[in-house]
Amino acid sequence: AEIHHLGIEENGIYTIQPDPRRPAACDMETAGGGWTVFQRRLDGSADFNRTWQEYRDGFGSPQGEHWLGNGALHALAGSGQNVLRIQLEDWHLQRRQATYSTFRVASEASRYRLTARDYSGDAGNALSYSKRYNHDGRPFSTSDRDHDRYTSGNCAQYYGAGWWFDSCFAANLNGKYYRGPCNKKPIAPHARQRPLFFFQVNDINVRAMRIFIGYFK
Ligand SMILES: [Ca+2]
Repeated sequence: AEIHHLGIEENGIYTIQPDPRRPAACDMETAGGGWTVFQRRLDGSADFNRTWQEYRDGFGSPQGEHWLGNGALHALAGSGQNVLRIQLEDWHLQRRQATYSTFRVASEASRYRLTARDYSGDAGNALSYSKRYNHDGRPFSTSDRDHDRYTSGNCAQYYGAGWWFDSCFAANLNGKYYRGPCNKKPIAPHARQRPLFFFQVNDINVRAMRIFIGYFK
């Protein structure tokens, strides 16, 4: 967002605060621009089954599939007025998005607890889906750190992903990547019934996605 304010209007890989060693992709076209991309999936090439430390420090490259890092997420969105935007595309090339105009990620001491509220969009509010599947307010979990509300096991380990698991999820955007539209329905028919960004469940198959942080200007 700072770069946007300086008048740079092109998408690209920029060095952002807080960590100049970890460049991030910036999107200057989507919904007014000024977005920092913190997660991207497009071909299943990156392994998202990672440890606490890997999720903290980030993995992948900003040009391809990646997670920017929970440390960077906290630095970018630990306080203040941040916006979370999730863009999804299915194998039928239909696109949906979810925007949360209240978005914060707490510190590592607070296990990178997620705040994602004030939803708008057409993908459905899967981050606050039901009492049992409510990602808002949950700490982050990985295969080696179980902070979920599933008492009989570790959601992150079962589903091979780091995420703000509840017991376990309505959205699992770092979950296993399933290739191809075979036997998979397009996302549209489900839109009115329930949220769409189940990344891992049988009936919804996401082909590509990007998750952004933005700021109120
Ligand atoms: Ca557990």
